[in-house]
Amino acid sequence: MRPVDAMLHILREEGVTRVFGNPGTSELPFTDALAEVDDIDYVLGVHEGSVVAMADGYARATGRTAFVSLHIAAGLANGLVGLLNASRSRTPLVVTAGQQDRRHLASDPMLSGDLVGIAAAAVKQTFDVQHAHDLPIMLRRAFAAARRPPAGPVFLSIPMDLLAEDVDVDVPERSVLAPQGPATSLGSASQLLVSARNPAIVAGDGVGRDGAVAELVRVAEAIGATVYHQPMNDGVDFPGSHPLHGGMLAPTNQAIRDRLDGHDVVFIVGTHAFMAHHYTPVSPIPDGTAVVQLDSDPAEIGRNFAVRLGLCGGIRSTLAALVPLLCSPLAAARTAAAGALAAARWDAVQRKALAGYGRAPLDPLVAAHAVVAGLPQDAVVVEEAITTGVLLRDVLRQDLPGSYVHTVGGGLGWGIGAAIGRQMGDAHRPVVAVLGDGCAMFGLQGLWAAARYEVPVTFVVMNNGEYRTLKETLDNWDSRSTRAGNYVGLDLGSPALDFTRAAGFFGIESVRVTDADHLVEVVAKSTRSSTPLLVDVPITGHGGKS
Ligand SMILES: Cc1ncc(C[n+]2csc(CCOP(=O)(O)OP(=O)(O)O)c2C)c(N)n1
Ligand SMILES: [Mg+2]
Repeated sequence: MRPVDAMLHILREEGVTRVFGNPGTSELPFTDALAEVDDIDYVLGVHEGSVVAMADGYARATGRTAFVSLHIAAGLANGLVGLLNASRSRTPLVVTAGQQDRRHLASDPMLSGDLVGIAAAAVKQTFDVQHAHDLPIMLRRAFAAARRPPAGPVFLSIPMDLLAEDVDVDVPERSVLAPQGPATSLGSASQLLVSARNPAIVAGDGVGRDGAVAELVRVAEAIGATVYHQPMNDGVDFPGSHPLHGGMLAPTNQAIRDRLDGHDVVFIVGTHAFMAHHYTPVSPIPDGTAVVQLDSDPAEIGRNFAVRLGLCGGIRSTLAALVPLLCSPLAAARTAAAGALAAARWDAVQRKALAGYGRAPLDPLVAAHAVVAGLPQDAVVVEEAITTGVLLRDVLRQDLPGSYVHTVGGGLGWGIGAAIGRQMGDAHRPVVAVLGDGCAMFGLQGLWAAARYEVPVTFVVMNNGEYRTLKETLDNWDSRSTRAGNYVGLDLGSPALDFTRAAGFFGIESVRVTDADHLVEVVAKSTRSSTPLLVDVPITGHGGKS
């Protein structure tokens, strides 16, 4: 087989039916070969930030590794934020870029560069393909590495002349990977959990990714443990309406420590290092609290804090094996107590949000509540909404796994593309993207693909005309009243951003909504529609200004 045919053959066998890319000269041998096949589509993004974000959302929707084609050094560099996000979110991607023709590479031709060097800091493994015969085995290895725990993006540099070579290369068969089995020492783990006076569980994103939500529910119910979502969770790792759900841990060590205080045993499942954001000078684990930790990646165990017992194995298989070993006579009483607290928290936030209906401009909590009120049961929410996103998590109770999509990566400009990819990967569920105005600006070109491929996502932009979160951070550092609104580089609102005009430029329908009840209606209607819609929602900003 010719190298380029071997590449297409392997893509097919790895389940790739869509390539997300933006081409240049060095990718033309690949895109030209794609023109000859009708079972692999090329999805064009007009900026590599959107390309990688689409692939990220798509991989999460399909549960398969997504394939990305970027253009040499420049295209790869533009895609790096997405690769950093995918690394943090453990999204399996195989990413390629065409290298310059090797016959003049030594003379440093235009756009060439150290592709593996550029990619290396953002991905889990790189391959510098130099011989046509190496391409198939390296591509196979890349697909295997992308999904091996910890899953993530893997990069291959493929010289354009190599792909165009007319030589016959062998293609190795696809390796079949059995799922990870349960960890050892489950007897000791169950003893620690069952004998705890006040156990807690931290549900990390590894739970949702491993399809282990139902198993974690059984573990929690067997011992009556309160379950907290990891800080800034990427997905649904525990059902939001379950009485044992204690909410999300805030992303500082101090906040985590305060929340875990009083729990003598904490079972931490599938979370990378707790993902603290702002520095606080303490350990997230209270003194005297024993940690039992489970992860599919041995490097996570005891990484940032000591563990009483570390379990390394498949998350789903380990939790399933643990369930029959767990039983506590106190479970029912603990569940009832936790359920009463959860219900009180829920009622309080509902009352607070509903009290703001009828006022304009909308308070962000009210806007988030109205979006949620318009969602159908099976909706998927893709969130890149920063300060409104945190409030959204309080009013959104999702039970269906896969219903919430976020990136702990924190590199902005991901949301629009990720929502499009999420919808492309699973067209049966309506997708609503909730975006900060700042975030939307980083990834605005992504809208082009929504229009081009008629992807029916509802894009809701929470428009406060500012980087509110950074103003809040400054105020938390320094509450001097002398600051008096003096923030450098944090305002977007002058001239005011009219996102309906941006949507119009891309050929996407839009509406500006200033009333909560109207927002409920617009979201409900849009999620039944077969075309994309952008909803521009002016909200109050820092200090209550609009
Ligand atoms: C690529 C990138 N650049 C800059 C930042 C820093 N940053 C974090 S949050 C933020 C502002 C987000 O603003 P917006 O989406 O409007 O949300 P708001 O704070 O107003 O809720 C910025 C610029 C980042 N995380 N990623
Ligand atoms: Mg903003």
